[in-house]
Amino acid sequence: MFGLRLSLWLQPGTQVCPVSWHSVHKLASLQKATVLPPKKAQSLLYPFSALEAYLDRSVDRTQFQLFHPSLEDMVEAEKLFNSSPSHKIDYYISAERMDHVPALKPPEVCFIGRSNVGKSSLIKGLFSLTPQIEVRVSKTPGHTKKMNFFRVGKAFTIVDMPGYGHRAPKDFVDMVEPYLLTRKNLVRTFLLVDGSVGFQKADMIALEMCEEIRRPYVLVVTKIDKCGYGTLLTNLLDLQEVVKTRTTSCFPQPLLVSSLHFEGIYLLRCFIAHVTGSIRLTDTAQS
Ligand SMILES: Nc1nc2c(ncn2[C@@H]2O[C@H](COP(=O)(O)OP(=O)(O)OP(=O)(O)O)[C@@H](O)[C@H]2O)c(=O)[nH]1
Ligand SMILES: [Mg+2]
Repeated sequence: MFGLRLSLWLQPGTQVCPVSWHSVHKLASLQKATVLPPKKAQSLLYPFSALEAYLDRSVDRTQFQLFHPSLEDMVEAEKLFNSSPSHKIDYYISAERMDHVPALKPPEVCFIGRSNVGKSSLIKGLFSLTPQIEVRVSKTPGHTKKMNFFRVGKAFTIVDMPGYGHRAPKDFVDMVEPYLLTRKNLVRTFLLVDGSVGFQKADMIALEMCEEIRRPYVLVVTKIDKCGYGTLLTNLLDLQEVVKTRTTSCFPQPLLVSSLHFEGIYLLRCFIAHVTGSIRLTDTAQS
């Protein structure tokens, strides 16, 4: 598969990132990731592949690989995350209440989850090819207090939400729930769960809310770098059980990410590009 990479990068029309490379994270682009040793590159692009070897043979792997885009698809998706004069990526506005939320036409995706689960860090990772965009991250839970809107040209908008749980239940009820209920152009909600600590009570409350709202959502397992494969697999299988038994609107495949090491960032870019209708996938990847 990685043999494809040279020809893909040489294709006419492939955008060149306008940002000076020294300020861009060393793994921000597929070009950098795919020159790594194949096993490492594979686990960055398809994080589940690194876990598979540790999974009992009896476990059905299908659910973990439903969305499995080609490298070519990921290259297409990555172009959308490069800012240019004709495709400007920027922070647009913050809103404290629903009546402050701007009316925007492009399809929208939002990131919700417990405080400190890594929502802002993940958005920062997605935008790492455009590092001048400021996405604030903090060790202190409850850092993001408003709904922050980031425009990706005319293609789509990404919304960073305040967290729920520790110190922030009010923000969640006042902002997140009304937004999820009423936002017309919202095409996908990403519900983040910390992979190093597993599914918590507060996550169940959010999941039940997503189920009640009945809009399509996807679970994203964050901080996969923070624990060993054993813990991660246990937490992942628990999560799969929840998905199987408690959900109807949830995409059956949880997406695994590390914003620190960039695992899963390219796949998530591709997923967002796909669900917002910004790219057409080449083969069997679905959502
Ligand atoms: N090891 C590791 N740490 C992470 C990762 N993602 C985020 N963190 C850390 O987790 C902490 C919280 O990250 P944020 O992105 O601010 O979390 P948030 O969900 O936006 O939090 P609120 O805005 O409070 O809701 C920070 O210290 C991050 O550096 C990851 O993938 N791996
Ligand atoms: Mg935040």
